[in-house]
Amino acid sequence: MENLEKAIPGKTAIVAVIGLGYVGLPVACTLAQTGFKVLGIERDQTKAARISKGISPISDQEPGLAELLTEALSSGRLQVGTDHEQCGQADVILIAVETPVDPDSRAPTYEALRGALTSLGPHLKPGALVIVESTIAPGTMQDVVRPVLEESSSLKAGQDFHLAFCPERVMPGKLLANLRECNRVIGGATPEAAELARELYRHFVRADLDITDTLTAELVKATENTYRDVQIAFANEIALLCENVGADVHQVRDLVNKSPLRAMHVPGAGVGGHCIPKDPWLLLHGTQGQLQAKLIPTARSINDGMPLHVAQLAEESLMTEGVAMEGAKVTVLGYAYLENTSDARNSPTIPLVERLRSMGATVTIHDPHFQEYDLDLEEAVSGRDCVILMVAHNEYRALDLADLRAWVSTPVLIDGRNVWGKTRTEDLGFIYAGVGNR
Ligand code: SAJ
Repeated sequence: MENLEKAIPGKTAIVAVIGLGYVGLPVACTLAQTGFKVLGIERDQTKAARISKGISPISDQEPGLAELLTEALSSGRLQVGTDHEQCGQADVILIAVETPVDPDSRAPTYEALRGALTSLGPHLKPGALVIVESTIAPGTMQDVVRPVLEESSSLKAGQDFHLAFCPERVMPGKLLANLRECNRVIGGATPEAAELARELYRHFVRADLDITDTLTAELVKATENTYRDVQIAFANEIALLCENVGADVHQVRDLVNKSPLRAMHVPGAGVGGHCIPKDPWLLLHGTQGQLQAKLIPTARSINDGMPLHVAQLAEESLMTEGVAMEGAKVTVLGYAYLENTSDARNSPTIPLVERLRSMGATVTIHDPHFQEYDLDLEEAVSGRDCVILMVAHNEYRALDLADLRAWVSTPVLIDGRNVWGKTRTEDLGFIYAGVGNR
């Protein structure tokens, strides 16, 4: 304890970061910039080699990350490797590996987490502080992390090493800024562990560092993303109701949000990403007991249904032009799950394209952020019967609709992200249907 109490504030502690992805890489670079010696451990050899050469695996626009990585490497403060033996030198070990849920059982697989823990254990230095940053189901620190680490290290948590959970709150496109500006919750297996973790984060977090126990911290992280999923599902259901009565959900939402204490989310073509579709299942894993949660699974099914609803909008709009989906030529704009990113994890475009193809359509995918879909736009939409916008990339906002009208064969436009609007497109002769505004 006394060793870390000096080594963390004094920045002489050596920090290992296991997992150099969206979370691990920015935090490793930020800790190096802060002045710590950082050992980045990445199990993927190719990824580790590229990062060692200063090539960030995060191809999106992450302001400052490429420069920070170069600086961290050239200063010698960041070393990147694949060997967990390096952790033997570390006073603090951050674990930031993926925690996906099984698509069928909805249970977390924890393959990467267990792998990180069992690789770390044998090298864990007595007196070290282990902090898990990955999003995990409530109870995981107690039921998985602690026993696996104790078993593989023959050390006792709270006695021989410190254990804490500090979930990340980073968002693609704002990773470094979020690391410094977002409030953080720190769950300590012991109060001492939480205090030590707070000393570490205090070096670069300019926001609140709230201390609690591990279970509360696990619940906070899973709940905050479940909150977002339920809010989006509410907006999506209102959109479906507005379609039924011919109203524009976006005008409804704007006016609802002028009412105090209302903050209706944005309805759209679906919910993708590595957090929101997964975290509600993490929250429910192991917490339901006799309760059968209703709202949270229903919200998930509403959001998962939106890409299929977009396919229905396309089919019905084509029908008004006498074109069957069977044999129709359709172009989908946007493969990413989020505007202006090249991240396609759980992208709603994937189930949409599957559905359209199962309906007999010939589908072209276009997305300037993916090499395989970065087609010439005119070629990608020429002669098509229907264009479906799934992601509000800047390139699509800037698209000249008169050009689009001239290029397509049947002018059916489905707007999954309220980018183009009904009046503007119908004035140009399009058959327009937007989610919540048809
Ligand atoms: N989406 C909607 N309507 C909305 C907001 C989002 O349909 O009102 C869709 C997006 O199109 C996307 C998906 O939901 O497909 C997820 O979007 P997101 O903005 O939540 O972006 P993520 O997945 O990067 O979520 C992250 C989360 N951050 C962390 O887990 C630390 C989330 O908690 C943040 O709220 C979110 O970023 C953010 O605010 O940017």
